Amino acid sequence: MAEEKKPTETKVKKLADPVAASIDEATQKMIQRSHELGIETTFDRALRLKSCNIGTQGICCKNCDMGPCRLPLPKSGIEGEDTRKGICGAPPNTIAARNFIRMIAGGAAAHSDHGRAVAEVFMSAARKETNAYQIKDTRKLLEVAQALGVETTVDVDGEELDRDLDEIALEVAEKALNEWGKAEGEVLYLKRAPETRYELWKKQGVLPRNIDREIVEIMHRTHIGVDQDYKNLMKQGTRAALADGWGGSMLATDLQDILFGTPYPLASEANLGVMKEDMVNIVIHGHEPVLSEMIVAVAQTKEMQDHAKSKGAKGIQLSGICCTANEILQRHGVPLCGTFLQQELAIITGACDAMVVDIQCIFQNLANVANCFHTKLITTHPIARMEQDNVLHIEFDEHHALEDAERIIKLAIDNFENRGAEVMIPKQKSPIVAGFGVESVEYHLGGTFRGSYYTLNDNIINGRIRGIGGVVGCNNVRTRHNDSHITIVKELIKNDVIVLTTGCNAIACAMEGLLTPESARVFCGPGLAEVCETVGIPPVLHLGSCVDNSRILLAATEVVKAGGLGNDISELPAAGSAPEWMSEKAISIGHYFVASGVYTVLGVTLPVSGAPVFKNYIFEKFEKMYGGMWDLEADPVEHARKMIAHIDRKRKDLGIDKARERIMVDMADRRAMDTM
Ligand code: SF4
Ligand code: MSK
Repeated sequence: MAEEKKPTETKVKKLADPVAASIDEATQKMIQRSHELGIETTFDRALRLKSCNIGTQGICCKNCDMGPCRLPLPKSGIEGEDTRKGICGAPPNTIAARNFIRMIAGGAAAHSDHGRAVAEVFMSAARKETNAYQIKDTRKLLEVAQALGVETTVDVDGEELDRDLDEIALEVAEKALNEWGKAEGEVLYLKRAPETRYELWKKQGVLPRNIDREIVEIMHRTHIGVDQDYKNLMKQGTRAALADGWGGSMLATDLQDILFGTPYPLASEANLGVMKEDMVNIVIHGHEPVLSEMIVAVAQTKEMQDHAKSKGAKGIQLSGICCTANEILQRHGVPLCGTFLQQELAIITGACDAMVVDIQCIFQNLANVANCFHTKLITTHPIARMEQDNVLHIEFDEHHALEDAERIIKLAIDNFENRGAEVMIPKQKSPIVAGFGVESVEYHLGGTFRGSYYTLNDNIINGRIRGIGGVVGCNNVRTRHNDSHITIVKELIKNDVIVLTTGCNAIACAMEGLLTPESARVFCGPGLAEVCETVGIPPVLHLGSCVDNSRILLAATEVVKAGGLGNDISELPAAGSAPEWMSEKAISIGHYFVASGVYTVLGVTLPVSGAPVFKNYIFEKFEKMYGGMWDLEADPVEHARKMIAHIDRKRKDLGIDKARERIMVDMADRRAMDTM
């Protein structure tokens, strides 16, 4: 008898549970919406694609074609000698260290290449080859000139010089560009760090020589058969990370400030609800602000506004995703549309007339999602193109920047009338105050009269502010969207730790309503709430994009300089965190924080667990060498508590762990001080 055939099972695709996927209501609604429309997003893909257990442990090597060599930890753990080896004999420590510093190289390259692109635009502006870009912040120009050793009004001997700003800008551009590939010397900005820190780097032999060289050398050293000592590999990782934080990233931030203006506090809004049904929505996504600055400028012109009205729209609504969003928020108040994990959802609203992308953190699946709607997806950078046919490429060039921006905006406006009926914009959005930087923190907490971080230090010493938390980094779909970001930040501010934030953590905090002065009363411990209410700042200060983590380094340096809290960043009651990291850039950022003396905790996972000796080296031994160390904690409450415990240890070491007498300075006292 013939065997009865079983009916073929129809495979039903697993779909993400919106509530399990995100804590954010707007995101939950849009995930639900994507399911109704049958459009797949990253949240669904994450269910089907399991991460590789061996890769997660950091012990898979594919640096040559004899591999990949995978060296999983035995389930029973290692007893006695660890005999695991790859075909060439590489043990887990070498493999994990090589993988780790290749991540640093990837991250440092991304930040630094962004910095180089800004430096090139800066050079064009200094040479007056373009009328789209000018020197906007001359004060910053002179500060940067000094840091790069460019003579300004007095020479090194104190002689008065007759140099005009154009001449200074040109030399700053030359010196800055030189930092990527100079033949001799060391990265010039290293000397902006506290002297003790600089001397420590020198003693450890990790002063980066130039930015590109340290990245290239990582690729060389990690080639099969080159560096086989995990400690020596990490030394190179440290050089490259420092070249990022105190080099490429810091130059990117500074040169952007000179060209586009140094951020000062401003009000705006955050979350998908900033998009408007009756306006042309242009969503800008990526990292480099050179084009988006032009889009902001052109979108405001009467010609473009009138053109939008002629097509039946009320006007043009710009908003941003990821760090380009942070850049144009900080300087112009353009609202934040969402974090890294909300990029597909912005298109699924059906109201995105154009999404303009530049570099980094852009999902290739955007093209597939855009294909389901009228959205024009426009790539603009020569190094970041997409293969799909529905993607338009309008290559941006600083020499005709305004024309490029105009072309893009017109395309978006003309596309407004092609919208379908399926528009659904979630209503959620939160008011925010953003736009902080080293200068504005000094102003708000120190006043122009004091002109230093004295008041911040004073409040740390007297215990109103327990310490400083730098909380940064991405979203990672392997963990519930924004859950760790928000839990950690709330736990920190509840315990009087003021938070400096950048990147997608900043956007998450913005969406949660933590970037308002009013949130201090609701979420902070009494000391921090008192300070925030007195000076009118949020307890979470938005310092910008990923490259702007360099602002946190400089703010920490200012705290050291202001006195009373030790002689080095490692002595400060401060800790770093990247709760939902996913990119190589986060590893580079984490490592330059560690090498700058900061205890830095990551969430999710860290690819080092399969090499326990290497892990112990960067988790514990590093503290003896650099005063900073790595840690990993996936549980958000425990994560924050580890940071607070570290802050308390530092307070004890400084002898400020006992509460001191509090002297209340009210606004009237402050005004009197400022006008003296
Ligand atoms: Fe394997 Fe060594 Fe080749 Fe890596 S470099 S894949 S460990 S043989
Ligand atoms: S954008 S690198 S997801 S922070 Fe800078 Fe966000 Fe991380 Fe991209």
